[in-house]
Amino acid sequence: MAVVPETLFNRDGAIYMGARRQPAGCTVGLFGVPYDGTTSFRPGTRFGPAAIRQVSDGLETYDPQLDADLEDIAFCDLGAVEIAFGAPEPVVEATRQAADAVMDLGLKPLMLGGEHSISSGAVGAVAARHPDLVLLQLDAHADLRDQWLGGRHSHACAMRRCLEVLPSQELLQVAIRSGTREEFSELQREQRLVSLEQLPERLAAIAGRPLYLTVDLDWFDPAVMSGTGTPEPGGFCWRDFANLVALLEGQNLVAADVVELAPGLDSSGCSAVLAAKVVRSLLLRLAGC
Ligand SMILES: [Mn+2]
Repeated sequence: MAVVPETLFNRDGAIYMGARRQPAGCTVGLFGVPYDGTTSFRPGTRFGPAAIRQVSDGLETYDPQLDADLEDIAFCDLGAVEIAFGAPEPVVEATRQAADAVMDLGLKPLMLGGEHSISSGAVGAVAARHPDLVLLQLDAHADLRDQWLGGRHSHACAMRRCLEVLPSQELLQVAIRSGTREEFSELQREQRLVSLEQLPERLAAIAGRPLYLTVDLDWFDPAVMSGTGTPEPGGFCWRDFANLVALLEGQNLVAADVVELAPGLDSSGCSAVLAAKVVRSLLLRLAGC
């Protein structure tokens, strides 16, 4: 029977609503990376995974939009990746190993952040097994800087680092609304910037290809997601996300992450609930619902 490598994961603590602790029979493997070491503005995403798990109990297991129920799928919560707090490079490597271990267990990875810099670790592991992988990014920010504040693994460089481990070079950046002039020039030149209106057509063009969805929660409007380190006005609401999830029906979603929740920045707790509901949608979609 497949065994969870205890050297990679800290298995203590709460788990997501309805999750199993062991991978046998499961299709999706949830894990957290509680890291915010490069955060430049307002820290606190290290507490994101725990907050998502804590509030998940307050949600229904049934998703009326998808007409699917967490009780009808089997997924495992593997706990938190063991990381050395400090420089990002060892964290990205630990994240890569963790995502690899999740796939070794026969599970599709669903990672909870933590800051966005961790995504390149997971994307690298998934792309190594799916060279044709397409990356779909929800984010307020382009994240295409090569360096930021002296670091190549800053969360402001998240997509630049992902592109380095993405053989297909196919990155769809959905309705990005913040970045430098150079970043926006690149978005246009590479035809990576995809509006919500264009998304159905762009997704149809990659139908069947393995797809990794990275959700930086600051894609949502600060009015509904104030608990994030770099809020950017002009964002989206639950209905926009639900429409996007509907478009993923029939797509070959092989992995996903949900990053940048800083629960301490939202005293109402609503941001964590929104994040937990995003996770519920992705669990169901990854499980084939
Ligand atoms: Mn962002």
